[in-house]
Amino acid sequence: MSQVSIERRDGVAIITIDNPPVNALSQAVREGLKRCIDEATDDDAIAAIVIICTGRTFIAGADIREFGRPPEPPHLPDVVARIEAADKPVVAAMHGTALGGGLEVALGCHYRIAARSAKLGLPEVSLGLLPGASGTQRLPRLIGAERALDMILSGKPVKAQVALDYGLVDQICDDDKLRDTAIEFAVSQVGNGPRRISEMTVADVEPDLFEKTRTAIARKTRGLMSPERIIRCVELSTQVGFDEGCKAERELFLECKNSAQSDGLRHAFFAERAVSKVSGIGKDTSVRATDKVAVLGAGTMGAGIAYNCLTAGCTVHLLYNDEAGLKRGATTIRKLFEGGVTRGKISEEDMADGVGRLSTTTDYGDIGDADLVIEAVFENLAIKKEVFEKLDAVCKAGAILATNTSTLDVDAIAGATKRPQDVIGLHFFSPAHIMRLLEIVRGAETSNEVIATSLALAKRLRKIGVVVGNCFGFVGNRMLYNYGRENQFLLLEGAAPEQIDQALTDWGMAMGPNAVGDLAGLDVGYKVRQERTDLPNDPRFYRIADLHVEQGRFGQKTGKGMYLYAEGSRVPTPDPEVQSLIDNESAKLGIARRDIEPQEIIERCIYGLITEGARILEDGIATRSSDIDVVWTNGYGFPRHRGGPMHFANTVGLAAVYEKVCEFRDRFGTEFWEAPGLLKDLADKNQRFSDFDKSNK
Ligand code: 3H9
Repeated sequence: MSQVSIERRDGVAIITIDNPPVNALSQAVREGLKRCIDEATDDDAIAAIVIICTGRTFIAGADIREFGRPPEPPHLPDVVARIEAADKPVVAAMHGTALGGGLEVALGCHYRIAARSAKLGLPEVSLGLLPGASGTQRLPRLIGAERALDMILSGKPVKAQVALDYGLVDQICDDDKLRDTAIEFAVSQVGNGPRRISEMTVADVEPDLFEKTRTAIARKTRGLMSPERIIRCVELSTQVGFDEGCKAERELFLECKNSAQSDGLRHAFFAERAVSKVSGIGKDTSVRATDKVAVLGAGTMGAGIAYNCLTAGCTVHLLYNDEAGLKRGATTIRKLFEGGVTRGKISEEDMADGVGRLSTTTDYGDIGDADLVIEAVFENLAIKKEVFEKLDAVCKAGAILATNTSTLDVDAIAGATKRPQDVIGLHFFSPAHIMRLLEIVRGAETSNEVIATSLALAKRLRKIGVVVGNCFGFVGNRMLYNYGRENQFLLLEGAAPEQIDQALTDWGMAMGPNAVGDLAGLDVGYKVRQERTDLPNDPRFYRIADLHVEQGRFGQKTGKGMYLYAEGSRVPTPDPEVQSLIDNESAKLGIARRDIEPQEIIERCIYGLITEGARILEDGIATRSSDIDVVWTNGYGFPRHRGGPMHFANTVGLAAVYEKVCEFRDRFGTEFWEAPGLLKDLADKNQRFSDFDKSNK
């Protein structure tokens, strides 16, 4: 059956798009839309046209999957122009989300009606694109350049009521009346002639609007190409005619579409949707309740997790072993709520409701009826095992027992209970209420039901849950070890902390490894290393970090670490003492210091990640490379526009990566730089990491 159909009712042609799941504008939909518009305009019995969609949403945009292939006609800008050229009133009837090319289709219509719950936006920027079907030329003509800039640069959709206030839609109606309202509206416009946005002019703007916008967004959009091109397009809408503006928009759109940045961002989009497809888990896998949560531990992590659960509507019992600690935890949670209110993220009522669902206890006996327990106590295996033994004794049957360990063996923790099938790792990232990543660590005996529930919980907490296997550090922290190791070696070989951080942030990392170490606390990794017995016996290994901790330089919390911090400041300042400590250590270890180029810093740190990522795939800890990318883009500040470490490796070409790794092996030794077999195999076959997929999905 055709994805676009036409139905006639009382002189109105109702064109319906039916292309699940989100009515994306595939070639067939574009073709069908054009055909139906032609048919309706050619039919003398038709006086007006309505475009509407079935399913859960209006058109959510161009079909992004087609962007990797040569475009096939009819092109969207031509379809939109064809709609606008109609000599009968055309009305868009929008529900769900009218996004990207979907909103551009609506802007080609002469009028727009939105269901009250609808949201409208141009999110192309988040895919490294700009609206490429005349959105940058029509939107400013309709709602003014300033608002258009704001909508297109932020990519954030606006609610129907806001769209009405902006003049973006002509009427809003109850969701169940959309079709009838749109038909009525179309009929009411018969005889008025079409109202074409392309024939309008943009209202006057402040003369410095565009320069001010460029300056305002520069820091946030550092290194990204589409924001500047968006500003250029909107600026053109105020300077040149519609056709000329559209021509420029098309050129800039294609430039963005063909860029590595958009390729990386599109990869990130699909990778985040692939994570929920997990072998053994389907729609029929039952999901347990997670309404009653107990959180063990009242420190920063425990309080962050508790706050996260409260804002998701759960009741939370906070358990800690002393009243003073509990009080501190409850105060932290209250402060998080207050911060949310100040930033306009939550209302006073929601705060009162959330705080009302929090209770505290020092008694394990009080958490027996919890659906889910999340343990966030000290990162020590013996302590965690003890805690799980107690949980096993008090928790109701079917309760999910989760550990927030960031490195430890989930099976060993599960082994402390008589119900390992109910035990899972839920690795939150700090700050827990902000970071979107949740590593879901499946133990050897964790049941599919518990995994499915954890994936559902991630959604409930507005996080991205990635299911990973059990090993030291799972995916994220296991890879971090290699990255950190190279940072440490580079320090000893001649690079200053700020030089390494600068090279990596210029490359796109959100922060450099030395600033991150200070933020997280150098003592945290130190304690973990102290517990490990399997670390390389190389005196250079994490030597600088260890020395810092042994001298009480823990990072921001002690005012000094790899950098100095002024009282109450989080701004890192290079510290000459750190440099002399490193210089001394290099001399002691007989390492000749040298100048190191940013390129070497980037390659050693990033290829260190990639090689460990390859081993993680080989070991089955991640079942597809895109899951690793999601972990790194959402948990470790890896630049999203590079897609993630594994996608980045694909874009470099695995043969070139393999060659470089071999070069490092020859220069720095086999202990750290032996190329993983999988990298060699794929490179030999001229394949990508994405060709190695064990997810069975
Ligand atoms: C554009 O329009 C360019 C134009 O300006 C110019 C052109 C010339 N294409 O997110 P969900 C799939 S750029 C293809 O889980 P939700 C998605 O992969 C586009 N597929 O659902 C998933 O597939 P699967 C601008 C798409 O309810 C399934 O649909 N538009 C597209 O949580 C369900 O997705 C955007 O950037 C697409 N455009 O959220 C909007 N969109 O089941 C992008 C989704 O196989 N989309 N899929 O994994 C979204 O933001 C969300 O999907 C939406 C629904 C809010 C619509």
